Amino acid sequence: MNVAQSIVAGLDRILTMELVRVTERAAVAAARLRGRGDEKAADQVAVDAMRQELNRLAIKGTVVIGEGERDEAPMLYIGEEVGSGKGPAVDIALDPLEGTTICAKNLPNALAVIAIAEKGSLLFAPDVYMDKIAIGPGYADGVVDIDASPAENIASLAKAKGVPVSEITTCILDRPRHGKLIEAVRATGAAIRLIGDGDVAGVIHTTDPDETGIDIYLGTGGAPEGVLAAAALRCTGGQMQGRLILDTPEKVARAAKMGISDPKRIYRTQDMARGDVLFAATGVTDGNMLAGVKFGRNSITTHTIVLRSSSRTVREIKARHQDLEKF
Ligand code: VTB
Repeated sequence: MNVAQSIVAGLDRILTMELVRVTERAAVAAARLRGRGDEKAADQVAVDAMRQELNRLAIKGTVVIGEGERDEAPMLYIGEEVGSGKGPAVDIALDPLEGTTICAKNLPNALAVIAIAEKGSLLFAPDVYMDKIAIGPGYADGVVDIDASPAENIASLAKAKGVPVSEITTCILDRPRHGKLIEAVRATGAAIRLIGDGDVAGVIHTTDPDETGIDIYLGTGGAPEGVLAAAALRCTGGQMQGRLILDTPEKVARAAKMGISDPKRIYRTQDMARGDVLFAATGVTDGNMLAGVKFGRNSITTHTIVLRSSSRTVREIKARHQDLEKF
């Protein structure tokens, strides 16, 4: 097959493999600072590493979900142009180290994450909270609904899965703001996996319950993380709904500036990530789906998942890097 044929529709599939290098490199950099109690330093090295590798890609990329606004983040800020500039125009959502605290404490599921999509097809989300609900693939539309109660959603999912409610496991961020939600889920008899951070992983874990033990994600987390998770779900299947929490006039105004006119809008997976989407995540610390980076005497091993929406292929790439100079 020649290059022209590989660009069947949407993004050039050659980029799939290229994307793996980007998250691998960020993950290796962050993993060197695993368990050092220094979130900022781990994040900084991951950002530097991801940016360097991204700038090698043959794309004309614009960061739409990044490290923050231009004035608060020197690198990979929203609006930064990345890539070699020669290639397709794409939007990029990234988090070089999702779960900085997890990495600093060396706890499970810290990831280096990136999604690229055709220009204009990722939700330009402000850095506010988003209410989220997600389940994996194989369920009819409408099995869960962001406006239904936790009890209703869990009962409906259990019925669709063909198991009692007590066999459903929910993933929720361990935050005081989730007190009532946690109480409501406990009252159903379902189990909860409380996570300290890392709700991109939490949402993605719903896509493979047999492996991860998670059936449904509930609660509020960062909106940027919501778009990253939606990009992954676009590729694997599964359903996600999100609603921005715009609870002050200032947040409503900030969102309006980013083109969001209906502050109460419910975004479904395809509203947050449209068109052809590529997604890659490399494990930094050991997790439920991805192993963390392993440093051997003469090699470094990384574990990456790379997804593409137009083909729905899920690739897992375990790489043994022997040229350590490249990191
Ligand atoms: C989540 C989680 C992140 O922020 O989005 C969370 O995925 C939400 O914010 O890893 P709070 O910490 O304020 O609850 C993180 O925990 C950190 O970015």
